[in-house]
Amino acid sequence: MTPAQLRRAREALDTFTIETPSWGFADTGTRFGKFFQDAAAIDLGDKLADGGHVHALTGCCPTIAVHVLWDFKPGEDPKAVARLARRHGVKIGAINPNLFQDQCYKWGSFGNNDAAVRAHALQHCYDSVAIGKAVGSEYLSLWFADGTNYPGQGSIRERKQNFEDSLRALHRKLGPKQTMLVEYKPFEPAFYATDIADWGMAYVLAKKAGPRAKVLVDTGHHYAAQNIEQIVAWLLDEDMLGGFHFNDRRYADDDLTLGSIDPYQAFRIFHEIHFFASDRGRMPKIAYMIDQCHNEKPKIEATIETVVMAQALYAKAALVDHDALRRAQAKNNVVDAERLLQRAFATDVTPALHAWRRANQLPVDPLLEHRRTGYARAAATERKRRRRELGLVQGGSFA
Ligand SMILES: [Mn+2]
Repeated sequence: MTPAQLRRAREALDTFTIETPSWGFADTGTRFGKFFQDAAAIDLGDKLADGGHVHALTGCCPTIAVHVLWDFKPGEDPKAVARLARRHGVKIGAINPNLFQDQCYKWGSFGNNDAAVRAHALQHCYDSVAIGKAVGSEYLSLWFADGTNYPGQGSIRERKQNFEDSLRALHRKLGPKQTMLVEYKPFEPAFYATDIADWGMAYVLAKKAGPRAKVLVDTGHHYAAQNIEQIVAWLLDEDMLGGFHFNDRRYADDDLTLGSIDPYQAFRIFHEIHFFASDRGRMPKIAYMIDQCHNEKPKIEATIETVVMAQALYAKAALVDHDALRRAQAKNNVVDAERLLQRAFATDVTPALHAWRRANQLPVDPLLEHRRTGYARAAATERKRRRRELGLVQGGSFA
């Protein structure tokens, strides 16, 4: 790396934070079964401790996303949870309402044809907004499992209008510092027509909901051939990109660690963001979050792997020479334009990552340092004992 590249990569890292998901530290499973880990978090306290540990090692994960039903039980004091997070050196990040687990959601939540269920779902979201205000969270992150499984099952237009009405009502409840993120997914659990199936649908609904509703791009929620960075560029240009859920996949929503299958994909997404920032003279405000559940890899190791990979790819993308790229594009010099991206991608940014970590008093290799601390071993022993004392059988709900 040249000194100029080193500086650019380090400056990029200074502004890059990634939110970890509370559910990523707990026992979770596939649709067919769960394989339990002794070190898996039992309760929110454990999840915040694990997230705090990841932040202490990486220095770039200051917030933890929470799930309202899984993490906040009815009657729980949100301010006490915020205090607990602070004790672990982190803050509560995006609030994720749960609109898919209760039996009443069999036919959907906001898209349901029963007004009483829609009202129930909306009330749960209002409660989530209130929790967000109490803990100082900036984001309400919405994912809906709503959809239909067979042609003719429901009115696609009526379900869309139900979504419009509920999202608009929810937007009115947002505090001045809160942003609503609308996530999309092409299929699963619905296998005929998911109500918010792609970025265009999420865009339309967010636009109609109000100015503080944006689109959330989960990198696993696209068809295999889809050009995700193009979607990102369009959303950026429309000021409608709210955030990301990072994961990688080979087939569908596989929840693999970021960059394990296609690091160039994540690089190209980051490139669009840096290029946008270079054109506009400002870095857009984007919530970078992880959404992964690991059944095989140890959960904290998988989280650290994703964080470290995201930092490396973000730093590489910052190295694209934008002036040279504009010149090449102006001349339709296809080869040189592509080479600028490929050269940045191929640059070894390890010196920049190490320098940044040293400057921030962080271990140069967070994963090895995590192993060296013995954190997972200690957590496994302690949590195994606690499970026994509490009479807990590993299993139960998804998280
Ligand atoms: Mn997601």
